[in-house]
Amino acid sequence: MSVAPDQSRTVSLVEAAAELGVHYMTAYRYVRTGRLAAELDGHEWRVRLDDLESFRSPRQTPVRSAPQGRAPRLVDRLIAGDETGAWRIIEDALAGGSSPTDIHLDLLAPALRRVGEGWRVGRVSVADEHRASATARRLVARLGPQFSRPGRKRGTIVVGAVAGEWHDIPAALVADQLRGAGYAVVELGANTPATSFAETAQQEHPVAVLISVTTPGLDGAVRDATDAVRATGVPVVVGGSAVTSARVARSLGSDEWAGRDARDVVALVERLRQDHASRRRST
Ligand code: B12
Repeated sequence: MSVAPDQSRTVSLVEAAAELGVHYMTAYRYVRTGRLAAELDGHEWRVRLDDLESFRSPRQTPVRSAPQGRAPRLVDRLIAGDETGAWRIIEDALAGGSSPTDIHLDLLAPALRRVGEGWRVGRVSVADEHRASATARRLVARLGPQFSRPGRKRGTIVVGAVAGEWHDIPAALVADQLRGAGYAVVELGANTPATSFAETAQQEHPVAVLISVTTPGLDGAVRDATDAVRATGVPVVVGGSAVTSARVARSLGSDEWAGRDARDVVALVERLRQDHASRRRST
């Protein structure tokens, strides 16, 4: 018989930070902003296990401040190449109740879209856009550990951007959303050849291969990739901002349409996982 841990037991703030997958200073900020309950024991902050649990439970998260409101300030820091300042905005949003998913999809993605809009109308130079995307890439990497989930994985997913596609941040966000939902993700990055998608599908036996397309005009490369993956018998899903409707997705050889947001991708993958499991049971 296993004994449930005593929920009134306390852990140090260092241990609490490790449990939450955040830096000590982030956990400290949670305490200072009143989000995470803790008590000072001499010079050391102690956190009760039940308080740690309620902090982790989204149902009990206090009122959230919408992270979108911080996007203009983030754009500014991205273009300045100021990773520290940009990270501070993200930490503040986390301390205000936003989840790492909210940071990705409601703060970072809108900020990047604003950068793109600035570039399109000539307000943001190519150099600035490159600096902003390099900084954004670093922020995505820093947020990465917050999406790692211990324990048995629900299945493997392969994610990459199609040949000719340099935009790999959208695929990286999708990959982290899936990691956060408990999947093992094989991330192939930008400009992935059709044959590499197929090879990886054969090696990894994933639930699905997800192909990200942002730049219009790569239809031939996308079809090559979907054909190559389909030949392996693994479901293939095409998405990204260049895939504007279910009809476009189908015309590119996608087995499914996941919608426009990475949140929808997780729901679709879960459905494919269940199909995958029942296919395995019947063979
Ligand atoms: C950063 C950036 C770059 C960086 C990329 C850096 C990197 N490592 O990723 C650099 C500077 C390299 C770049 C290059 C170019 N870019 Co650019 N870029 C952008 C910018 C500013 C942000 C992209 C981004 O990360 N967006 C945020 C992501 C998270 O949002 P998202 O794409 O919608 O992704 C979500 C969903 O689509 C979904 N999703 C993503 N992938 C998948 C996959 C599956 C299977 C599913 C189901 C869902 C899914 O989940 C994501 C999260 O919700 C955009 C502006 C914009 N509007 O996005 C322009 C933009 C995409 N770029 C554009 C252009 C034109 C170019 C260039 C052609 C410019 C040039 N002339 O050289 C090149 C293209 C190079 C190439 N062949 O790929 C245009 C595209 C125009 C169009 N749609 O017609 C945009 C829209 C700018 C603009 N306003 O005109 N770019």
